[in-house]
Order: sequence, then C-alpha cells, then structure tokens
Amino acid sequence: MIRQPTAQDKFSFGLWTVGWTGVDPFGAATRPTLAPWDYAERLAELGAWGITFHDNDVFPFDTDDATKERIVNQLKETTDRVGLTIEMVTTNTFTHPVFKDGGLTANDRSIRRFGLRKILRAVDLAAQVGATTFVMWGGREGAEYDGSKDLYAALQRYREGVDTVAAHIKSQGYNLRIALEPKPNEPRGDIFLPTVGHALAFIAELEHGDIVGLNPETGHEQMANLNYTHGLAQALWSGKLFHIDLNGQRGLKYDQDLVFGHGDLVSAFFTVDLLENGFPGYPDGPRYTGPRHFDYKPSRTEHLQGVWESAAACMSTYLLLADKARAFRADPRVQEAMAYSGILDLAEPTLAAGETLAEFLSTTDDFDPNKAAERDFGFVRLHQLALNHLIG
Ligand SMILES: [Mn+2]
Repeated sequence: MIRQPTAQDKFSFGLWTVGWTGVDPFGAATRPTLAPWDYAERLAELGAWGITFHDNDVFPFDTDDATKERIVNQLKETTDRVGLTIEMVTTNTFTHPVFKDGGLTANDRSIRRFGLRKILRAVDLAAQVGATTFVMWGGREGAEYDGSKDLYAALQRYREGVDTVAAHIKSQGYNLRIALEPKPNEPRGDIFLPTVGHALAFIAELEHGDIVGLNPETGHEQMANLNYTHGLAQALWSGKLFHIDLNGQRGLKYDQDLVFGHGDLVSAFFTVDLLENGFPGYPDGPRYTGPRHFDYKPSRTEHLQGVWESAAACMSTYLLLADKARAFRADPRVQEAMAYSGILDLAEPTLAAGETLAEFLSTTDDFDPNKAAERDFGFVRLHQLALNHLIG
C-alpha cells in the first residue's frame, strides 16, 4: 500500500539526502551526482512540499561570490517554478579539513573566526532564499580525548558563536529562527550538545535564546539510547521544537540514516502520533506545525531508482502511520483503555485549585498506599491496542 503525499502534508528533504552518492569511510560513490535543481524537480514530482540544504550542497566550498549567486539563482528559479519551498538552510562546517577540530569551538582562534564568518554568510543566504529556519549541527564541535579540550572554554565559545549568529539575525530583521541539532557522536568521538536535554539547557544560557530552539533527529537520540518521542515532547513543552529530522536507526551503532520507519517502527508510530495528534490530555496544548523534514540516506546499494523510491517511502510511511495514529486515538476501545490507564487523569494538577501548602500538608486524603498499590494500570493492553492498529 502506498500513500501519495501532497504539498499540504508539508514534507521536505535535505538536498544532501537524495544527493548522497554513497561515499562512506570504506567506499567510493555508488551513484552519480546530479545538479541541485535536478534533485529539487524530482522531489516536487514525488509530492514533497519543500527542500533544505547546506551551503555546500549547492555550491562547492571555494566558490567565488559571482558563481555562488548564479547557482543559487538557478536553484531558486527551479523551486519557484515547481512550487517548492526552501524552508531551511544550514552551513557545512564539517567537511573541509580546516574544520577537523570544529568551527565554533576549534582550539585555533583563526579557524573559529573563519567558521563564524562562514555561518553568518549562510544565514544571509538563508534569508535571501526565504528560509525560516537555520539549523546548526556542530558535527565537528567535540573531541576524541578529554584532555584535548578546555570544556569550559568550549561551551563559552559555543555560546559566543550561537549568540553572535542570533544577534545577526535580529539586527538584520530576518524572519529566521535557529534550530540546534543534537548528536552524541560521529564524526567526533564525543560531540558537544549531545542530546535534546543538553541543547535545551544550553539554550537557557544564551542571551538570544528566544530565537534558538531545536531540530531533534530520530537516529541521533536513538544513538544515545534515548527515546526520540520523549525528546520531541520535552522540546514541545519548552516551546523549542522548531524543526525535526525524521529517519530510521536500529540500535546503538553508527548513524544509519535509514528511511523513516525502517528503524524502530513502534517508536516511529508514537512519534507520528505525537506530531499529528498532540498530547492526549491537552487538546489545545502545544503542537508541532512545522515541516515534516527527512534527514536520511538512501542506502548505497541503491542506484537512482532506489533513491526516488526511498524518498517516496519516507513520505508514504509517515502518512500510513498518521492514518493509523488517528484510527488509534478514535478507537472507542483505545479510549476506554486510556481511561482505565488514567492517561487523561495526569492532566489534573496534583494540588487542588487554591489549595495552600498548609492545607495540603494538614490532610492525608485517607490515602492507603497498600490499597493504591493494588491498582492495575493496563498499560500492556493499551500498548497491544496500539500494536493492533500498527500492524492490523
Ligand atoms: Mn540531521
């Protein structure tokens, strides 16, 4: 069964996803490189709504300004013609050897100044093409050896860098927000801001944190053995879920970047359930309304036919899971099971309205912990109903 996407579904892809030619640490490219506009045209045909890119997905690292302008214009003409939105732009501060110790946190100050300038120019490019999100993935911000980095200074410099970029966005009046992308490792042995939680705590220390949020990626959280849906939920709760990177990962290993749903399918179901249906106890609560963005890699065993099939698979799987998540929530048996499990009861504040701490401490509610401990929560039955919807 295939579900055909439309622009209303707001699916977007990084040019580096379908544009990955299969180069990995052990092997050369298995596919040809197409022009950026060729990828964009094909994604539009498949039903995508938007695209995203790193500066160097579109033009090489050492391109002169006139050539940059010509290439970017040609891409923008194509996206306008085929009705694609360029919703996000990001910078590559990881491929060139100069960034081997980081862009914003390299020990070498001259490299930090170069890296920061490159990021600021990519922000200008993002504004120029109408993007509304600027992702910052600091893949080389990190270390292999604990003694190789002054960790306090690294966080100071990371903060200085992100705050400088945010201040530039504000001073130029750009309609842009920054989304930090956590990842625990790869390519560095350990990357700074390794998880959603670390990044949220970092944002709280920024001067311009009001326009800085998160771009959590499925596989990145799962590489840290964390629950992606919980990470999305906490970012939403904090008002910081600015963007998402959906893909698939199976367990604690290298960053697999599989098609969405080709990793932990049950987790993908609950991710889509949260994105599409929100928090069950808070129908008017925070919702993610941004792009459904995929950051995956078509396996290098596939040639171009497989590239387009894998992009279509990401979207189709998302839509199938969305259908199933809606059916799950609407199912009277599920609603009954949720009531039995007390799912909606958690939305009720623990203290009564107007109840003082003195009043609260003056009573025991005649509570019998042994009796309460006999409660059956029915979570297994509820989860089996979810599984029935997922595989039924
Ligand atoms: Mn990503």
